[in-house]
Amino acid sequence: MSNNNRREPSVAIIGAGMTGILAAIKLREAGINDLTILEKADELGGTWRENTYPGVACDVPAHMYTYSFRGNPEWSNRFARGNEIQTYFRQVAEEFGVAGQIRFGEALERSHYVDGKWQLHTSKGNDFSVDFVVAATGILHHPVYPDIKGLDSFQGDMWHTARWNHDVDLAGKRVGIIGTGSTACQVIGDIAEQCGDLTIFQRTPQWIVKVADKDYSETDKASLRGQQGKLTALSKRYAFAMRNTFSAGVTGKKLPLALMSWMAKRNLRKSVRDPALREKLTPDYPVGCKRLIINSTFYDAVQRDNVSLETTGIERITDRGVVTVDGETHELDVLILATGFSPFEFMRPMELKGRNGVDIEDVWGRKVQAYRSVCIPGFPNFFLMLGPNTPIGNYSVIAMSEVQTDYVLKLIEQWRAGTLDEVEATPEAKQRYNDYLKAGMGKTVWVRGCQSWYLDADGDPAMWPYSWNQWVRELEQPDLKDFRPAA
Ligand code: NA7
Repeated sequence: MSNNNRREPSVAIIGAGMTGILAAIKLREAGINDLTILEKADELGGTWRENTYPGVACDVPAHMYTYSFRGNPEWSNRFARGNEIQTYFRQVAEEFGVAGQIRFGEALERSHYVDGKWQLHTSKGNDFSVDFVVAATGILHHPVYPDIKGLDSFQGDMWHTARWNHDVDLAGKRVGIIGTGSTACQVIGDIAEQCGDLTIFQRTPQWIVKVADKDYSETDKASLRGQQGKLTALSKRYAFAMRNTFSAGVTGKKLPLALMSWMAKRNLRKSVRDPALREKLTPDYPVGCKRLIINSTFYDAVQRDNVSLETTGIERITDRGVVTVDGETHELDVLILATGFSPFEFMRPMELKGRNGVDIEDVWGRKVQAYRSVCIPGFPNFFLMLGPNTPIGNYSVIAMSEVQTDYVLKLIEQWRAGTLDEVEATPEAKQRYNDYLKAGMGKTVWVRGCQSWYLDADGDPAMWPYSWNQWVRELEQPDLKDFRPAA
């Protein structure tokens, strides 16, 4: 308790990726200094630490993919490469004094809510309690390994893109890659030239939009150094463009959707010369239904002489390679799994038990939902960053994290002031919120007949179906009616 009778919370932040670093900075700015930051790995950076595959880059323009309060004049390209993004996060964490506070190599294993406190147990055997837990554990971090017969029998080198094996030189090798999502497109564009032969196993074609990359010269960078105002203006320009094209289009705005469709179809038509290949690369679902791929290297790569696109389904994998359903064996030295991530795990695996021992596995067993993506009834004083229905089509996830962190801070303020004893959304509020989300999904392009990682087992997109501005407005002030009142 501080002098003015405000309660001062202790907070554990789980994860030191983009969101965890941000949460730490903002909590400290709000005068909350009793912070514990746990990071399971021995380095910060989350996604950008884990994804080191060739060609890894962010498909949101770099100057928009930064914290609003700390632009980065040093980006070398319009679409920043993974290693530069990782460097940026490390720099920010150091500048703001967060890096030294992170407990590396320590995962949160158990989190139980008992008598108004979270009792935590970590992988290093440490036990402690805090008032609040902020799960900044990211969305796409559980690699999916395809359920294909014989996968483990392959005798060559095989890995998932998020676990890239840098010890294997691909030069001259017979390489296969399963998947044609954003990751595969970046990888293929980068490795095609060095491989002996590259076979792409495509289950479903994807729509791809080309937004030209651009190198930033030393002069460009120099003009931005020490100029946060200019960096902010640049970021806002890109954000405006992304919001009013891709984000608006996927949520049902007709003109932006028509523009997206035109861009993707034109890109395919102009980029791929051979009609038979073009046919194979043409999706049968609307543009934007799966996450739109922004890429400028894949179509060139797929037309190289040493690259083939295999659209016959995979029957099984043997010690020597991939057997397609037509009986053909594709002999391979290396098999790369660009098969994506499981987006519904969030902070799991972790034993998470809320009020009266309620288990997250039971609560989420049937459906993964939250109130405003952030709060889960039964789990007071627990905040899930970038939780279900956060993603906003092709927009910067950093901007989303900033909005949610401000919202969480406002809720913690209510606790500090004693307006809320515990911060817990009511089940009714959660239900109302999810009904409201569902009501908006019908006009989005995600429900127009494709499979994608956006959809849960019921076919409901785990996305935000309205506009960015509406999302920001609704998170501006917590609606206290939706929370359990103080006793
Ligand atoms: P995605 O977008 O989930 O793509 C995964 C790809 O792997 C996709 O082409 C899938 O085909 C394919 N896939 C998955 N399982 C199989 C099996 N069993 N057989 C054949 N093909 C398979 O993951 P990414 O890593 O590319 O991108 C994830 C996000 O990261 C991206 O949206 C950005 O936000 C950043 P499918 O289309 O399902 O037929």
